[in-house]
Amino acid sequence: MRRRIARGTPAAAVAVAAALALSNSAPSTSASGNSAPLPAAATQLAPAPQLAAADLPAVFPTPQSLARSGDDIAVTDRVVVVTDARTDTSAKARLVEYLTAHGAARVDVTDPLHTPKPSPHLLTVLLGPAQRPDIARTLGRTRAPDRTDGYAVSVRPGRHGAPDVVALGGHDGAGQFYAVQTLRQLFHRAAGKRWKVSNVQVSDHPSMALRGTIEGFYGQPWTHAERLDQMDFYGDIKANTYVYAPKDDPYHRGKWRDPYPADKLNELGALVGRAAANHVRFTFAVSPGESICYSDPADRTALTAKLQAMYDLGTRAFSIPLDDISYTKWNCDADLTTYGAPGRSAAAAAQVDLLNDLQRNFIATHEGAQPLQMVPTEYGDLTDTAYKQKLRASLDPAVVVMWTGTDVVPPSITNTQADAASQLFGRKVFVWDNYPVNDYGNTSGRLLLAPYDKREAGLSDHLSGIVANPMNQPYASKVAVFGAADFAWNDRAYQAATNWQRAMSYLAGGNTAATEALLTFGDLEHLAPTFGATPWQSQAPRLSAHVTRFWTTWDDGDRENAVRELRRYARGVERSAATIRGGAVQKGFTTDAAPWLDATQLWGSAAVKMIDALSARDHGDQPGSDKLAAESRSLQAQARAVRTVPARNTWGEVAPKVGDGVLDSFLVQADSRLTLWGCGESSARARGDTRSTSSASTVRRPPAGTAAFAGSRPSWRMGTAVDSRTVGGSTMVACEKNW
Ligand code: 14T
Repeated sequence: MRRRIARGTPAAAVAVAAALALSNSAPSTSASGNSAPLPAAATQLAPAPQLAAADLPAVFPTPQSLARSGDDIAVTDRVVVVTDARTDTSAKARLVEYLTAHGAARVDVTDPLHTPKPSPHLLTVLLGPAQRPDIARTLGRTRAPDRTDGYAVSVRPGRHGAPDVVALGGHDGAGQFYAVQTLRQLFHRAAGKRWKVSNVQVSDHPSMALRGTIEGFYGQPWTHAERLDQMDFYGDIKANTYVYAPKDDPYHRGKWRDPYPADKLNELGALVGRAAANHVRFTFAVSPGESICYSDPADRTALTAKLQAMYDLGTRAFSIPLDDISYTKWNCDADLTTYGAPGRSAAAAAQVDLLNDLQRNFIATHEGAQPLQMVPTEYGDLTDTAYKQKLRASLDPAVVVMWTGTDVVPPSITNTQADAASQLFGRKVFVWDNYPVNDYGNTSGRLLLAPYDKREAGLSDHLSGIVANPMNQPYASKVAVFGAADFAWNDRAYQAATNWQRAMSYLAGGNTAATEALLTFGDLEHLAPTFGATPWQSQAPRLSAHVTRFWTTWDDGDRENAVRELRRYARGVERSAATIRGGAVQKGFTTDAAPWLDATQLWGSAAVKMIDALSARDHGDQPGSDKLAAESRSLQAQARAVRTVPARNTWGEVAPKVGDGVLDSFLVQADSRLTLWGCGESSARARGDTRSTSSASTVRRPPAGTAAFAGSRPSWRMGTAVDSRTVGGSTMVACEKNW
C-alpha cells in the first residue's frame, strides 16, 4: 500500500528540488474582513445557545455580505414553505428537514398560487429563483448576486397581522441550496423557549468557482460510507467539488484500462447521486500515466470507455492526473516514433495530444460535461521549462490545470506565486492543496488538525479554485477542509483562528465543552510538516504558551499560581479525550482519532502527576513528590506504547505524536528540576537571588518539531555532572552546587 513509485523519479525530484529553491519564508496571510463574533451557535442540527440581539450569527463560510436588521422571528408550530417547479429539489428537502429540527411540528409545502390565507401564526418561507415575484418582492434591496452559486436571504418580520416571512432566493439551484444552508445557521433559542431565526439580510456568492477536496492521497482509500458522509459535509460548507483520485484504488492508476467491477460501479453511482444532492460535482479522475501508450488508439479507446462508464452513472466532471510519473521514458516504442526521444517537451506534446483529444472529442460531445481537468507532471514549482512552455502553447484553453504551490507541500501560497503559476500555465490554475494530507514521511504518527492557513487573501483573483487533499482519516480531515472551503468561498474575509473554532464547534454539534476539548486536542496535533525539515505550522502553540508562562511564574517564585494555572490546562488535556468521546462529537472523528485520543489522555495524566510532583516537592514533601514523579514516568511509558492502526495510513504501526517537542519537553524539564532540586536552588533562594533559582532552566529543549526525544538520549547537557540517573528513559545529569 505504501507509495513507492515516484520519490526517486526525475519528475518528483524536479518538484522537490524546485521546492527547495523556491520555498520562502511564509508571510502571514490572515485576511482582514467581516469577522463574525463567535457565539457558540449550532452549525448542525443541535441545540444552540441564546443569541444576544446585537450579535451577528456565525455563518460559515463567511458570507460576502451579512447584516442584521431588527427583531428576530419565531419558528411557529406550523410553517408554510412556498415553492414552485423551479425550486431546487434538494434545497427544498433540506429546508423541510431544518425547519422540522428547529421547532416546526408541521411543514406545509405549497406553491405561490395556493398559499394559505396569511396568518400571523404561520411563518412563511419562500424558496426558489431570486426573480420569482414573491421572492423578489420580499428580498427587496437584498439582491441575490447575478453570479453562479449566488443567493440572498431576507428575514422580514410581519406587520399589521401579516406573517413573518423568510425569502430564500437563488441565482441558480445551487444558490437556493446555499440559501438554505445559511438559514440552517440562523436558528437559535433561549433555553426552553421557541426557536427563532436571526433577523438578517444576506447577499452572497463564492469568490472561487471550484471548492472542496481531492481524495488524492496514497494509502487506504476512504470507504463508501465515509465518502457518503463527506458529500453531506461538503453541502454544509458550500463546497461544490469532490475529485475522486485515490492513488491506491487499483482501477484509478495501475488498472486504469479495466472497467470497475459491478459492485464498485454501484457504489460510485450512489456516490455521484449523493454528491448531486449536495450540489457537489463528483469529478472522476483516472491516472493512466504509468503505462499509457499515448499514440496507441486502443489506449485512447480504453480511457474513453472508462470515462463513458462514469458519465453513464451521472458524472459530469473528469480529470486526468499525470503526477508522480516519469517523463524520461516512454511506455511503448510507438511513442518514440511519434514524439521522438523522451524528455520534457516530448512528454508535454504526448500529454497535450491526449488531453486535447479528450476535451474536444469526449467532453465537448457530452451534454453537460464540465471542462476537462488535468494535473501536470510538473505540478509543484514555478520554473519555466520546456514542459510548461509546450503545455501553455498547445493545451486547449478549456482544460483546467492543477498546481500544488511552490512545493508539494508549500509553507504558504501568495498572490505573486499564484499569478506566476497562471502565467506559466497560460490560465488560472486550480490549486491541489496538499493539506491536511498525511501520507508522506514527515507526517508519520500525525493527525493534522491545525486550521487551514497561510494562503493569501486575494488568491481568488488568480485561481479557479482550491481543493484540499485530505488525510486517510476523513472525519479528522474536516477541520482543515472546513477552513479550505471557507477560504475558497471568501478568501478576503478568511480568519484562520476564527474558522478553527467554528470547525471544532461544527464537529462538536455546537456543544461548548466538546468544542473546547477539540481545541485542546487540536492544539496537540497542530504541527503541519513540509517535505523539508521546517514545519509550516508549529506544534501545540497553546500548550507551549502555557508552559512558558508556567516556568516564568515558577521561577519568579509564584509557584502556587504557576501550578494552579498549568494544572488546570493539563487537566483539560487529560479530560479532553473523554469529553470528545462523550457523544457530542461526530462518531467518525473519535474513530479516526482513537489512538491519538488514547495517547492524549495518558500524556495529560502524566503532565498532571508531574505538576503535582513539583508542587509536593515545593511543599517539602519529597517522598510524595517521588511517588508522583514515578507515576508520571509510568504514564509516559504507557503513552509511548500506544500505536496507530497500520491499515489506515502509509506509515503503519507507529506511536501517535501528541504535542511532541512541547509536552514531552515539559515533562523532561520538570523531571530534571526534581532531580536537581536544591542544586543551587535552595541556596539561591536563601540568598534571595530569584534569577539563579532558574538554574535548571539552562536545560535546553530540543527544537520544536524534532522527533519526540523522550525515550532517546537527549543531546543537550547541563551543569557539571556530579551524579546521573535515568529519568523517563533519558539519562539526566545533576549539577554541582553553585554552577
Ligand atoms: F498530483 C499532485 F498534485 C500531488 O500532490 N501528488 C501526490 C499526492 O498524491 C500525494 O498525496 C502528495 C502528498 O504526499 O504528494 C504527491 O506525491 C508525491 C510527491 C513527491 F514529491 C510523491 C512523492 C514525491 F516525492
